[in-house]
Amino acid sequence: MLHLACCLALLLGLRLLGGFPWLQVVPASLIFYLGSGGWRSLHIFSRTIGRDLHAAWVLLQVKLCVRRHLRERNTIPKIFAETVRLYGDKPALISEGSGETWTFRQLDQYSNRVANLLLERGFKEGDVVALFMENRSQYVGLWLGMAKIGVHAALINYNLRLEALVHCVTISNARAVVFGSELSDAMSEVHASMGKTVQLFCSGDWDPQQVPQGTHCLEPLLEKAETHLPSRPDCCFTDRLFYIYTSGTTGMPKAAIVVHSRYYRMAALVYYGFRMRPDDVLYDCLPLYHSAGNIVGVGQCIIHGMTVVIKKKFSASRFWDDCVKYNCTIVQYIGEICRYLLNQPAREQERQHRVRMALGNGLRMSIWEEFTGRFGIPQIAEFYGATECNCSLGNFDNKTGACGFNSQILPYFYPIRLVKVDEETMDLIRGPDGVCIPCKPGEPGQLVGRIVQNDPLRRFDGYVNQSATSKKISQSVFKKGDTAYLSGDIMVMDECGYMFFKDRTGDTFRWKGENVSTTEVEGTLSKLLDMKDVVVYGVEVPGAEGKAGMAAVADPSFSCDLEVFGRDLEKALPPYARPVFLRMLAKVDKTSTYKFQKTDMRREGFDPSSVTDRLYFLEPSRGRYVDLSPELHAAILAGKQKL
Ligand SMILES: *[C@@H]1O[C@H](CO)[C@@H](O)[C@H](O)[C@H]1NC(C)=O
Ligand SMILES: *[C@@H]1O[C@H](CO)[C@@H](O)[C@H](O)[C@H]1NC(C)=O
Ligand SMILES: *[C@@H]1O[C@H](CO)[C@@H](O)[C@H](O)[C@H]1NC(C)=O
Ligand SMILES: *[C@@H]1O[C@H](CO)[C@@H](O)[C@H](O)[C@H]1NC(C)=O
Ligand SMILES: *[C@@H]1O[C@H](CO)[C@@H](O)[C@H](O)[C@H]1NC(C)=O
Ligand SMILES: CC(=O)N[C@H]1CO[C@H](CO)[C@@H](O)[C@@H]1O
Repeated sequence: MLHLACCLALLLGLRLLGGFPWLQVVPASLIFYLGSGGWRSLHIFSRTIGRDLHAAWVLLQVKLCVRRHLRERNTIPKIFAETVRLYGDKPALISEGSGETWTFRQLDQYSNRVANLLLERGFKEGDVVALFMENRSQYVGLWLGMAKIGVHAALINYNLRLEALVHCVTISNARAVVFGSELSDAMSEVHASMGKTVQLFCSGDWDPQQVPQGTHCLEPLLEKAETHLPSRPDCCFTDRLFYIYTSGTTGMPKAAIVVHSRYYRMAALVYYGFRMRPDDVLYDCLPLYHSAGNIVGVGQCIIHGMTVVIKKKFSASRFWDDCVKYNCTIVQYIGEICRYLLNQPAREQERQHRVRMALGNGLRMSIWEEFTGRFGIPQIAEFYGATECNCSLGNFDNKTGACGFNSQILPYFYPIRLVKVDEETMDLIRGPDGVCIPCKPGEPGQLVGRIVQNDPLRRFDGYVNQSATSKKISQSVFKKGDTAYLSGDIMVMDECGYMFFKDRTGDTFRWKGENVSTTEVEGTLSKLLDMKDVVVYGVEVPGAEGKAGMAAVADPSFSCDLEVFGRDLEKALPPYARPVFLRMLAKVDKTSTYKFQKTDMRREGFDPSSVTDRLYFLEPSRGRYVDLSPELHAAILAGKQKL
C-alpha cells in the first residue's frame, strides 16, 4: 500500500513536470511491477524510491526555475542583481592568499565598472574578450562585467603558452585580451603572432618594461569608470555567456559554449541536489577557467548567495588550515586532490574543520573510504558531467563509490543510458535494427544522453568549431532517428541503478586477451606507491598481440623501491594488468587539471635510446623489474624476450 502511495506521489510529481511523455510512464511502472523478479523489484523499489523522489523534486525545482527565468528573459547578471539585493553586505568572494574579501555589493560595483569601461571603448554585444589570468576575485568580476553588456569572455587556461595560447585566443575571435601581470612574459612571447587588432589590458602590478607594447593598464581605467549599472542588452536565458576550453587528451583545446541557462542549471542542480544552503561557505581551489571551479563553485556565490573562498592554487599542506580559518563547510575536489591530501603527513587541523561535504568528481572507490574516514567528512557529493556533456549525474545520497544513478523505477524519465560498446575500439554496438543496445546491471557500457534540440534545457550547445561538435554526437542511440551525446566514459550500473565510473573510452587496452582498464590500474599502482602520480597506457610491441601496459610514475626523488613494488604488484593485480614497462619521470609535466599528457608518452614508447627517463621491464620469469637496456630492448623487438 505504501509503495503504491509513493508511486502515485512520484507519478503526480512527474505529471507536474509537464511536457513529459506521460504515456510511457504507466507501462514502464507496470512492467517494473509485473516483471519477472517480483520480490526483487519490490526490494529495489523500496530501497530507491526515496532517492528517486528527491531527484524528481530537484529536477522539477530546477526546471520550474529555468522556465521562470526563460519567461522573464533573465540572465546570469540579472539573477546576480537579485542576489546582491538579498545579500548586499555579506562576503561574496574571499581570495585566500591576499585575504581580500569582497561583498556582493563590491563585486557588483567592480563588474559595473568593467562593463562601463568596455562600453566606452566600443565593445558591444557579441564581442569576445579573452581572459588570461590566475585566480582572484577580479577574474569573476571581469567575466561578470562583460556578461552585463553581452560581451563573451573566453576563459583561457593560464598554463598555456605559445601555440596553444595563440590557438585559444584566435579560435575565440577575441577582440581583446585581459591578462594578469603575472603572465606578462607569456603574453609577450605570443603578442606578435596574435594579430594587430587585438587590444591588450594588463591587470595587477604594472611594469611597462614587461608587457607587450600598446598594452593598457587595467586598474587606473577601471578606477575612472562609472559604477552605475550600464543599460542591458536584450539578452535572454539561452544566449551565450562565455566560452570554456575543454582539454582533450589529444590535439588543441576546444572552445565549448556556455549559455546562461546552462550556467544556471549546472549550479542549481548541484545546489538543490546536494541540499546546500546560502549560509554554507565553499572552498574552491579549482581553476576558474573550468566549469568545476567557475560554475559549480563560483556559481553558488553568483546565484545562491553563498560565500566562496577562492584559492589561487591548490596546496595540500594548507588545505585544512584554510578550511579551519574560513569556517568552510563544503570543499571542492577532483580525484587528484584527494590523493595529494591523503599523501600528506597527519596533522591536527585535518579533523578540526567543519567541512560537512566534499563536492567534486573523480574520487574513486579505491580511496573513497580512506578519504572520508581519515578526514572525517560526512558526505561525498560526487557528480559527473563535463562542460559540454549532455548527461550529468549526481550521487545525491552518499552511496559509497558511485558517481550518480539512474532511476530503476522510471528508467525513461531521465534520458540517459548505458549502451554496449566494443571495449577495444570503443565503437557503439548496434542491434539488427541499427539502434544501440542498452546494458543490463553489471555490464559496462558507454554513458549517452539524448539530445532534444528544441528544449532549451536539453539543447547541446556544442563547440565553437562545428566539426568538433559532430564527433560527440551519434544517431539512433535510444531509438531510430534520434540524436544523442556520447560521453566517452564507460560506467557500470548496479541493480539499484547506481552508476560507477569505470573508464574513459580509448583508455582501455587489451593484453593477453584481457581488457585492461587504465583507470583501475592507475588507482592500484598509485596506492602501492604512496599516492604518487601514475599514468598507465598501452604501448605497441612489434609482433605481440594487443598492447603492453606501461606505467609512468612521477618520482623526482627516486624513492621507489622496485623490489617491494614488484612483490606488492603480484598480490594486487592479475598478471595481464601488471605494467610490462615502467617509466620513472624525473620531472613532472602536468596540464592544469593535474593530468599528464598521456598521448605524448604513448607515442614515445619504451625505447631507451629516445626516452631520457629511467625505464624498467618486468621480467616475467622472476616477476621483477629490471633496467631496460638497449640490448634488452632489441631482444624484445626481435621477439626473443618473453613478455
Ligand atoms: C568562524 O567561526 C568562529 C566561531 O563561530 C568565529 O569566531 C569566527 O569569526 C569565524 N571565522 C570566519 C572567518 O568567519
Ligand atoms: C555517508 O556514508 C558514510 C559511509 O557509509 C557514513 O559514515 C556517513 O554517515 C554518511 N553521511 C551521511 C550524511 O549520511
Ligand atoms: C574485452 O572486450 C571485448 C570487446 O568489447 C569483448 O568482446 C570481450 O568479451 C572483453 N573481454 C573481457 C574478458 O571482458
Ligand atoms: C543537455 O544539454 C542541455 C543544453 O546543452 C543541458 O542544459 C542539459 O543539462 C543536458 N542534458 C542533461 C541530461 O544533462
Ligand atoms: C575544427 O575541428 C576539426 C576536427 O577536430 C579540425 O580539423 C579543424 O582544424 C578545426 N577548425 C578550427 C578552425 O580550429
Ligand atoms: C587575489 C589573489 O590571490 N591574487 C593573486 C593571483 O595570482 C597572482 C600571481 O600568482 C598573485 O600575485 C595575486 O596575489
